[in-house]
Amino acid sequence: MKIALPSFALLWSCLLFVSCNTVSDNSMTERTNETQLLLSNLRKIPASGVVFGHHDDTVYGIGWEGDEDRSDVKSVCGDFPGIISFDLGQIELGDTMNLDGVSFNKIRREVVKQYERGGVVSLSWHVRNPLTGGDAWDVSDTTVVKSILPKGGVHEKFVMWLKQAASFINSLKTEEGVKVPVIFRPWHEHTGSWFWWGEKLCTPEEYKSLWQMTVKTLQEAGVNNALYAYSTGSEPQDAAQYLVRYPGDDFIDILGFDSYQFEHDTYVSAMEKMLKILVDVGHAHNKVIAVTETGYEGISDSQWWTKTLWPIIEKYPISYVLVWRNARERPTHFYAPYPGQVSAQDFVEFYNHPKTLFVEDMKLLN
Ligand code: BMA
Repeated sequence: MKIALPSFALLWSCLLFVSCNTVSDNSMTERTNETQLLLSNLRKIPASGVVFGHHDDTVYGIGWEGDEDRSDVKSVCGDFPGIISFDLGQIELGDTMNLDGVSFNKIRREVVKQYERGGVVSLSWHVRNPLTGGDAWDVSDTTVVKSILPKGGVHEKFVMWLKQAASFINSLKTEEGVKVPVIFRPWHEHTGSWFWWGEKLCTPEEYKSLWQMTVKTLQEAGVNNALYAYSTGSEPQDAAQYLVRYPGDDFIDILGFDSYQFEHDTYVSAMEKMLKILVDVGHAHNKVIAVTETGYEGISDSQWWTKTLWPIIEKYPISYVLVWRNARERPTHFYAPYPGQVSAQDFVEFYNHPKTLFVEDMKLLN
């Protein structure tokens, strides 16, 4: 464990010791105190460092699945990521397991555990195609978004899907009944065209309406424990392009983007370009900024963490950086190290940097 920066630990501790009353904020929503505090703490993080995150961190990893309190990240550096994300894909169908075969009951338990450790939770949603019956990547029909908006042919069906997601988010409660605040990040990578909500699959107005309908439906269904994250891919070239499909300040709390390394130099320049955009837009709109997904599949570069990722992100006031999953069912599909992996030692160095924040850095000093 690293020594937590006292000021950071103190401010973060407030998150765990407040009542669960709701309070109003500037937007149209009412949110629980815990959710308000999560937002204000996310705003303060860049003064202390950057929170490290990993998708599906505690549900499976390389060579294991379902072990209690296990995490590839923890096995390498001794601590859990400060933020863990999970995916809601297939909650809309009423399934018991998500699209990657993780049970929603397990996800619920892990969400609560991460919160009780003092960490943050984010939820993405690879939602199925409500018109064709295909998956999130089914782009065979370009009228899906139009058809789920009010007056569209599958609007009622889609509202039911949103309500399924809402009911899961509402069910995220500690034993004491405190609703766990989460970051909800649907409709991601929409500046590409590989999901049915992507750029070539709907107009900017349709995309914005999709977001607005999503937030309003969740709120009407009683979701008062969610912050909302907007994340593009790395396609935007400037702030104006980043904002073409932005649903508006009342609907969004966190601005992010997803960008992966395939070729080193291209990755570095895409990250720098996107981070500069985020700083500008975040400043202009007074929003938290974050790298909502990144990574280098298979991490074949033994110094990737300290020589590629850290030198890029340390220059920007981002609240968190999150890498994608360590798939137990696809041997080369991993983005965090595990014991013995070639970048594991370098990851420990990254972890030891006083400005990378893991869960122990985020909880009470006692
Ligand atoms: C993708 C891959 C897929 C997975 C999906 C949703 O990037 O990891 O294998 O199903 O995310 O988690």
